[in-house]
Amino acid sequence: MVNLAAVTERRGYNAASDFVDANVAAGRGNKIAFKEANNTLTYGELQKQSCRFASGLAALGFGPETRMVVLALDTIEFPVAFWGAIRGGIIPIPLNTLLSTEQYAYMIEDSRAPLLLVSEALAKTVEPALPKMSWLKAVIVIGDKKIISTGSIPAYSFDDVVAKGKADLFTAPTLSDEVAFWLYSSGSTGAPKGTKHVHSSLMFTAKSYAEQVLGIREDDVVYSAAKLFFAYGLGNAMTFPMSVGATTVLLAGRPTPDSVFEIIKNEQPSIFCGVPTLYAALIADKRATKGAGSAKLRMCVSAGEALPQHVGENWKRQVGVDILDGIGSTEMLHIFLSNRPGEIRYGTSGKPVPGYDAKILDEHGKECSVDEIGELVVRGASAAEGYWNQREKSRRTFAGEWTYTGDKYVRDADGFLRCCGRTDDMFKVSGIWVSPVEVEAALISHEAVLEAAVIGHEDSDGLLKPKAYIVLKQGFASDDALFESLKAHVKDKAGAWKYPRWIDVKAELPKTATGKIQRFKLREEDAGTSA
Ligand code: 3UK
Repeated sequence: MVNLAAVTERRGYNAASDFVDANVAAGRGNKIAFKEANNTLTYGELQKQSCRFASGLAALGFGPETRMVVLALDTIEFPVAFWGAIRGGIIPIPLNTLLSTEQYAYMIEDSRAPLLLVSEALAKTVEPALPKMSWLKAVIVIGDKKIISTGSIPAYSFDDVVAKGKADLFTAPTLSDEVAFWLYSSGSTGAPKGTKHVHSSLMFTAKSYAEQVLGIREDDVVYSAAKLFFAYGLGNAMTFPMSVGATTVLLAGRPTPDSVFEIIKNEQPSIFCGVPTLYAALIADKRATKGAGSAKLRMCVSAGEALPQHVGENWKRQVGVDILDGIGSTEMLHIFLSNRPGEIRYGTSGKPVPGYDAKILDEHGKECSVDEIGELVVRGASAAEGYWNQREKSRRTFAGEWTYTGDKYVRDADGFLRCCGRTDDMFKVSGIWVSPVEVEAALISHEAVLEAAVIGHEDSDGLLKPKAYIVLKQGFASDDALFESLKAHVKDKAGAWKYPRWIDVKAELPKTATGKIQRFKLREEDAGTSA
């Protein structure tokens, strides 16, 4: 039995020692830690390069408690930069790589980071935001720094910063309770929230979920279709494999059935992690047979949104490997309720992961009985320290030892917990949040739309996608050309995965006396027509 308390009791502690240096000390210096299309990175190289990057940043004047926004694709520079920053006491803040210029402007400014690390391919998206940034002091480009024009802000190439740094082994004297990195979490209303995580949380999730549920081992090869910028991918593809000296396969591009099957065939992973939408697309492909192309595949993981029962069962039948569905969150860092190997109930999120406790509360804060729906509240040492500069939301979400998830759950007589939706109007598409408010705002910024309401509607796989109800302005006709134009408009304004797959034109929308759109009424109406 692992002593989880020991992980959080340590005082002077830098996570880079535990995840990077410990592997080299254990004799894994020449073992491949990360592998991408044309490149590999051993544990020894990761140690040296992360020391060089930290020392290079120090030479530029950036040291402990400085923040660095990371807008980077999944390439081997990501772990070098992440661990280099952590080693130097610098706080990396990975951002979703699928967002818009405006969203980046908000988060860079909100974080007050003086440092921005950006992959060449993402430079053009963030470039227009730079002149307005009041805290930014340096931009580091993974690739050619000339790709981006940064005005008066100095730009450096990542390779130059690494080359100029010293390879001497060092770690900043951080503490286990000290903030190590942030992740931005989105909410139903208001802007994304910088979620602050401490050094010890990373190893806590590895010792609890990865070791005791996944049973991760040194000889595992992990491929996670979920990217490193997402807490789910950060655990799957970085901290979990590194916690035991295993190997991770990285893909910089989009995880499509083609690219995913290609990687599985070429790299023969033993663990695969994805989101429900991807599993649904994979099982519809003729390559979804024994091991999905890997003779070594032994375990699959799903999170981000609920895995529909039939998707899990069909995958198991076709591929012969189980999918462990588990729920995690940016606030809790990783998965805290999960199915376990040999004890899977498809259609549920399983039971609490060792090291976590869960309860379901009714609207009076009283624990629900079996089969009664309430809000899921969870306790565990990987909970974030709080949100940056959002005291009201922090106090509501992180109430002492307990974290309020905003998810509706029900416990059955055997103790399995099942997701029943959200306490707000939010939903996930491909494991990434969609806020109805945001899609509605994008829709009404179109010249033809007077009012809009957005809900999640189940597609043929039982997975939610945005459905829009709109009221048109006078003089606009509802035809396919308009619908296509609206979809393109939302993709551009709000994000590619957020566009409405269905658009319903109405004469008016249901509203409260105070004029607030009643999405629940549309959900009821929608459920009534599709049943
Ligand atoms: C929903 C699920 C049902 C749920 C995440 C694994 O998704 C992650 O983090 P986010 O902050 O979203 C958290 C919310 O997503 N959710 C996630 N997994 C499931 N709902 N079944 C599931 N299996 O609403 C939750 O509150 O984006 C997932 C690991 C780390 C993560 N950050």
